[in-house]
Amino acid sequence: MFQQVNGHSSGSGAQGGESLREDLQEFLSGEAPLHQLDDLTKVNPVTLETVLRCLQARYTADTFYTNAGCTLVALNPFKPVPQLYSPALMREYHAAPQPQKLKPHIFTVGEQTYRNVKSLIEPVNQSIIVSGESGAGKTWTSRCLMKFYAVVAASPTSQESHKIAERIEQRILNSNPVMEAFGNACTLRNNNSSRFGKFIQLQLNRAQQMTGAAVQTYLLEKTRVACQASSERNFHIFYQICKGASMDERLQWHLPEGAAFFWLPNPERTLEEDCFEVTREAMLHLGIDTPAQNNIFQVLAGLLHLGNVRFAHSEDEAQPCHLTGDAKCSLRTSALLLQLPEDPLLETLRIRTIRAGRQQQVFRKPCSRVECDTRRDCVAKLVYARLFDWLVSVINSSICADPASWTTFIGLLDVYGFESFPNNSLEQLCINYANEKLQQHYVAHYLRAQQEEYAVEGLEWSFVNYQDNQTCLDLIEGSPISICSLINEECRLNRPSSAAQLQTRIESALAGSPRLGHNKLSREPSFVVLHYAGPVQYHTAGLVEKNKDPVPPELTRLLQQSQDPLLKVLFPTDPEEKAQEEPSGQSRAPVLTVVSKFKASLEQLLQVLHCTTPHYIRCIKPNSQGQAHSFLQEEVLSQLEACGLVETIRISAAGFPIRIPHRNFVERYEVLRRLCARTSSGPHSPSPAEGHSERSPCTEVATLQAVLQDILHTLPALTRAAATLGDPAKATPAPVHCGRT
Ligand code: AOV
Ligand code: MG
Repeated sequence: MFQQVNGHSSGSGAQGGESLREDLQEFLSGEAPLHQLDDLTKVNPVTLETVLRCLQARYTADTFYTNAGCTLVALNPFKPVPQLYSPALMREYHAAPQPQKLKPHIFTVGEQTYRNVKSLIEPVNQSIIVSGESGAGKTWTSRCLMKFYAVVAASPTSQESHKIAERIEQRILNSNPVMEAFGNACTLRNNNSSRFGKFIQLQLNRAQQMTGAAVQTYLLEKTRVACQASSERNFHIFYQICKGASMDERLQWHLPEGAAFFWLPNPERTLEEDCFEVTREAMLHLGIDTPAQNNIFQVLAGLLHLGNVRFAHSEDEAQPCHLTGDAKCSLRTSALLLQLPEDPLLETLRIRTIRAGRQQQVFRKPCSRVECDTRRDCVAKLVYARLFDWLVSVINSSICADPASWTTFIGLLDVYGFESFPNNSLEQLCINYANEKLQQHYVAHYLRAQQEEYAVEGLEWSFVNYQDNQTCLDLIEGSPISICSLINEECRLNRPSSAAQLQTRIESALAGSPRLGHNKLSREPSFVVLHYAGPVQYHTAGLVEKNKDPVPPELTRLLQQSQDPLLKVLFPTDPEEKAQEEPSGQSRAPVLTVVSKFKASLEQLLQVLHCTTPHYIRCIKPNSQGQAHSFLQEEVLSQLEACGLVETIRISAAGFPIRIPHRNFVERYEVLRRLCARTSSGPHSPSPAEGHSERSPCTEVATLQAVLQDILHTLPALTRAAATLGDPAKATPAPVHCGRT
C-alpha cells in the first residue's frame, strides 16, 4: 500500500532481511536510482547539486518526503495527495516495529517522537519544529501531525471514556480551523498564510494518551485588519462572514450582498479557506455557542463598517475633520453594531484630549485627517487583537487538561515563515527575526553541538563549515547596539524623527556589521538585512510608530462604554487599569515596545524548546507559484543553501549516527564478549566474566539473535561512518562482508 502511494516499487520501505540486503547492495554498488534514495546522506558525493538532483527525481516520482540525516525534508506537493495522510497509513507507521525503516514521512517523525516520550526511563518532553519559508507547508504539516496524534494517541477503550477521549481530540483538531480563520490571510506568497506564530503542546498521560493541549500564540499581525497590501487580503474570517452569512444574518449585521468595504480588498477571489460553515462548526465544538458566535460576527461587521468611515480636512483648522460621502451612514452602522454611542465615537476619532499642568487640565485638540485615520485604525486593531487573544483563551480552556492528568508533552511549533515583500516593515522584521532565532537553534543543535562533541570525545574529525547566523542575530537583537535597540531608543526618546534620520542612525551605528546592507537604488529610506534566507529591505517609514503601538487612553475608555456583551468582556472597566491609563505624571511604568515584547516571548519559547528533544522538519517550496508538478531548481537551491541542509547531511553522513552511552553499550553487547571468550577457551568452559551467570542458554541465544538483528539494521550506517571516519568529505563506503551467520 505504501509503495503504491509513493509510486515506486522497491526500496528500504519494505521490511525484512531480504530488502535490507538489497538495500545494502544497491548502496554499495552506487546503483540505486536517485528517486529511490530515501536518505540524502546516501547521495554521493554530498553536494548541493547531488542533493538537488535527488530531491527533484523524488518530486518527479511523487515522493515528497526524504530523510536528511537527523532532519526530514518535506517538499510541498501543491496538490491533494489524500492517500498519503489516511488514518490507515497513520496506523501503519504507528504499528511498525521500526518506523524509520518505512518510507520517510512526517508520520515517522511523529511516531519516533511519540516513542521517545515513553522509551526513556525519565520521560523527556519532545518538540517538532516545522520550518521553511512562507508557503512551504509548515501549517499543513503541523495540522497533519495533530491528526496523527489524534489517531495514535487516542485514549481508552471503554465505550464511555472513548467518547470523552474523542471529544478532546476532536476539540484539539477543531482549534485549527478557528485559529486559521481568525489568524490566517492570503498574502502574495501563500493563500493561507499564518499571520501569527503558534506553539501547541499536546499533553500526554503516563499511558501516552492525549489528555489535552495548550496553545501559545506569538504576535498576531494585527495591522492587517486595517491595512492590506494590494493583491493581499484581510483575515479569512471577514470574507467568510460576507460570503457565508444567511439572509437573516446579513440583515442583522448590515452586510447586504455585494456591499463594498475598504478593509475587504479582493472579495471576488474565492479561496477554499472561505468556508464559514467549517469555522462555525469548529467553534461550536470548542464551546462557543451560536449566540456567542453571532456576537463575534456582529462585532467584526462593525469593524468593516468602521473601515468605511473616511475623513476630510476642515476648511477651518480649528475645527475637527468632517465625514465624507457615505461615511456618516457607516459611522452610524458601526456604532450600532459595536453598541457604542455614536457621537462619542465620532468625537473620540477626531478630537484628541490632552491633560497638562499641575491640575491635569483637559485640553481638546482637533486631529488632522491622518491622525483621524490612525485613531480609527487603532480602534480596529485593538478590538481585533483582544478578540483573537480571547479566542485563544477560550480554546485553551476548552482543550487544556488538568495539570494532574498529564506528565509529558509533545510540542509542535508552526510560526510564520521567512518572508520578503516589495515593502517590508516591522511585521516582516519580527517574522524574519523569529526565523533567525529558530535557525540558530537548529545550527546550535545539529551543526555545532555534534561536531563539538566529537572534539570533546577526542575523535578524529575534519570540521564541516556551516553558516552560523549569530552575526545576523547580533545585528537584530544584540547589545548594546542593534536594530531593535535603536528603534526602541527612538520610541523612548519620543522625538520627532523622520524615516531618513532613522535609516542614517541605523546605518552609521551598525556600519561594522557584515549583515547590514544598503540598497542604493531605493527611493524610500530603508536598510537591508542579509538574513540566512536572503537579503530583505526594510523601509524605515512608520517603523518607530509601529514599535510604539500607542493606544490613546480615550480610545480604550470609549470601548469600555460599549453595551455589547463581548466588548464588555474584551474591555472591562477595571479601576486599576483605568488608573494606569491616566497620564498622571512620572509614576507611570514604561510601556513595552512591540519588539521588546516579541523578543521576550521568543526567549521564553526557546527556553521551552531547549528543555525538549527537538525534531526538525524542513519544508521546501518547489516553486513560488504554488503549482503542482513544477520543481524550479533555482528556488529550491536557495532554500537548501539558506537552511544549511547540505552541511547537516554532510555531518550526518560522515558522523556517528548511533550514540550509545558506554554503560548501555556494555550491557547490550556483553554477550558478544562472552561468546568470544568462550570460543577461545573451548565450547563448554565458562568464561571468567560469566561467573555464576543465571542466564539460561535460551535467553542467551535470544539476546544474541537480537544483537545480530541490531547489527544488521545498523550496518549500513555504521559502515558508512567507519568508511568516512576522519574524512567527512569522503562519502564512498568501503565494501563490507555482510553475512547473517
Ligand atoms: P506555510 O505555513 O509554510 O506558510 P502552508 O502550510 O499554509 O504554508 O502551505 C501552503 C499551501 O501549500 C497549503 O495551503 C496547501 O495548499 C499546500 N500544501 C502544503 N503542504 C501540502 C501537502 N502536504 N499536500 C498538499 N498540499 C499542501 V506561512 O504560514 O505563509 O509561513 O506564513
Ligand atoms: Mg503557516
